[in-house]
Amino acid sequence: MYRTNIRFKGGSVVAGTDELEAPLAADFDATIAADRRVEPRDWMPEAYRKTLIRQIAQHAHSEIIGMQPEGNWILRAPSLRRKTILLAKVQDEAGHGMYLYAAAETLGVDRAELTEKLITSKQKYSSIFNYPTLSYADIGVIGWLVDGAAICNQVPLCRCSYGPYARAMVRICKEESFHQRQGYELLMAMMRGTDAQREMVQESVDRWWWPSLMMFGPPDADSPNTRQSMAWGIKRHTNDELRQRFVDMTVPQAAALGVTLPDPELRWNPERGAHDYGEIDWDEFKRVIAGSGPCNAQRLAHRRRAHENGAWVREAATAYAEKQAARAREEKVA
Ligand code: FAQ
Repeated sequence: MYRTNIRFKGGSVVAGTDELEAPLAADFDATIAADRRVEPRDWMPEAYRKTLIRQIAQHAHSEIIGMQPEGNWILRAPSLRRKTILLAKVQDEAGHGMYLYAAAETLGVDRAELTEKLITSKQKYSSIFNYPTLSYADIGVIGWLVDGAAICNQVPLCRCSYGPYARAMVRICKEESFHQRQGYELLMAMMRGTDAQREMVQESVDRWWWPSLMMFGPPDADSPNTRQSMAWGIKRHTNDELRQRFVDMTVPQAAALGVTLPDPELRWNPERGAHDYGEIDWDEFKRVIAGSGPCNAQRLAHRRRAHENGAWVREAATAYAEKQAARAREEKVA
């Protein structure tokens, strides 16, 4: 369905375009230029399709692997109320994974194939989920910082040029906003509690702050995909722009909460009208996405095990679908 002999540079057709496909490519270009949505049946350059599959699959895998750090605390939630909130949040993340795999499938890939790539480490998931959740305060901090970063990054994706991804993001972002609020509400309750609870929150913020900043990806100068993804309207802002937006949004929230963000260089810069912040440890980021973060092996082993344990469900669903199809054939013959 998708031909690959069109070469694109900065979003426009260049020499090498098959004459038959040139009008289709021009149509695609016009769609992007007019900020309209590309839909699954439309012609699209192969590189656009591949970029979307990479990003949407990585995003879906992140939601699925992202259930693990918080899932770790479901059985140890301090009250029935906290347990139901946490259960609902983790279930939402499973739902986000499903919407995103469905969006990826509209690009001609199969969910089973994507899962295989995740569990064999051929596709990535977000670096953030390779850190451990050591205290219940981590549940609040993940909601506040990790979902907060996810919202900053994902709200612009509601305007992504690819229709199914953009539409999936609308619902996901609404749910992420609720997640962030529940995290902040939990932290406010802990900050109103005992000294030990306040210390627990601060210790958690100290551990999650820098990894949250890494979620936005490498600095713009080292981001191989940003320029082309922005030309295609997949990404609407660069990694550094969104990271800055997150820092500026979070500083007053930290002050209201009464916690300190662990960066001595963090301060308001009136000339830039934004906060300056310290250097991110990009070596750590590279190590984590290369598979050597604190929990990479554990996260993948758990996902592999869950996949194996779910084999009977897939077999039963396939057998049921075959039975239904056979019955439909018989009814047609009769
Ligand atoms: N971790 O050229 P760029 C969530 C990779 S969902 C791991 O800048 P791009 C919800 C990147 O893929 C969190 N890998 O790439 C939740 C590329 O790989 P390649 C996930 C990373 O795509 C909350 C290479 O590095 N969100 O949190 C990371 O233009 C709470 C070069 O990078 C999304 O996926 C990273 N942090 O920009 C769930 C949002 N950063 O080509 C549970 C959608 C970069 O070498 C609990 N994705 N890489 O294979 C995006 O917006 C973009 O893909 C970026 C990266 C911004 C993540």
